[in-house]
Amino acid sequence: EAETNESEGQESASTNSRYLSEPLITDMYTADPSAHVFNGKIYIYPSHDVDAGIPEDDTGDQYDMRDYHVFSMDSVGGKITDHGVALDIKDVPWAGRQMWAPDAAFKNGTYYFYFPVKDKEDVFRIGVATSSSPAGPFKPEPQPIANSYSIDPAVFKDDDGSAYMYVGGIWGGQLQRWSTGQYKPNDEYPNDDQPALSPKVARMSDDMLSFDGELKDLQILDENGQPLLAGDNERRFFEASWMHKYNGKYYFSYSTGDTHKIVYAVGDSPLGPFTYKGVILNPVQGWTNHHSIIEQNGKWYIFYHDIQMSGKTHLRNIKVTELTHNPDGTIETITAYRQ
Ligand code: FUB
Repeated sequence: EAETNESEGQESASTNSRYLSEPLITDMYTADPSAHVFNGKIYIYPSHDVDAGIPEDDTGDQYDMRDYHVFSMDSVGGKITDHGVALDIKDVPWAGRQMWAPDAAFKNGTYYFYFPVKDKEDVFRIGVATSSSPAGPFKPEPQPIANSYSIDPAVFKDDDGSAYMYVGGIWGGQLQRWSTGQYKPNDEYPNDDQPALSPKVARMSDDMLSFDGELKDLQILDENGQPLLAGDNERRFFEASWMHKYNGKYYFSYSTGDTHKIVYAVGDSPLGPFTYKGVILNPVQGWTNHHSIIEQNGKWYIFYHDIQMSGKTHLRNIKVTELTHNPDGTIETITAYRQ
């Protein structure tokens, strides 16, 4: 286990500071940080960005990642440990290219690592790999999760032990190719005045290796109880699902993609429906915005990324800052980058 840099901790959110916080990892590029508290420590499951020399396009070909590392720290601001390669694309027999944003979960003594990668037909599927340690290495199952598709799995375990997977991403994430439940190689987007494409949710089976039922739409409604529309780019779902529970309510948060925000919607059930509430994180430096939210020792944190170290959209660095729930249950909007 190699030790990397010590976190430089939080800078105060003064109006003069360009960045609210500093990169957590500085000896490699990391993105899409899914953080969890396991055994009292914080474990981070990010993408591992590399420069494969592939030109940038709207389907994200430049994000050509080939492995994952897991990182841990006792608490925010503490020393960060890099646990090395947790999973390599060469060990996933069905994988073709592009290991994108992963997540992890724990149940019945086993740690589960969930990852989106394109199969040999260039269709994104969700894989699962297991370990007896939260740090890995993880052993992949020989096939992707049956009936899984698209990207950005987030697995939420409720207080009663039930687990749910949220997935989906439009454009490069291919969600727009699954409107019939079958893969179609052509993109099909709703018109601007039609309901936006929904993220998907499935309950996990007890073994955490398969879905208990099909992926279904997760409804995100506006303040009038109507679905957010496809043309509502400031609020509609794009990618980067996350779920957390606060005061008995379920908070579904996600990226708005081409408007670069992390926003949230609140509901009474992990299966929805959810009502849009507002912005958690304003656009950061870089095109993508992707986060996770955890609580440790009574404090809430948002992990996110930007491109402070590289200035390039596909070479990102993960960061963390505190998150505040207001007394009325709303979340205080964070501005992490000032131009
Ligand atoms: O890291 C590749 C992709 O970029 C992720 O899957 C998306 O959420 C976006 O951050």
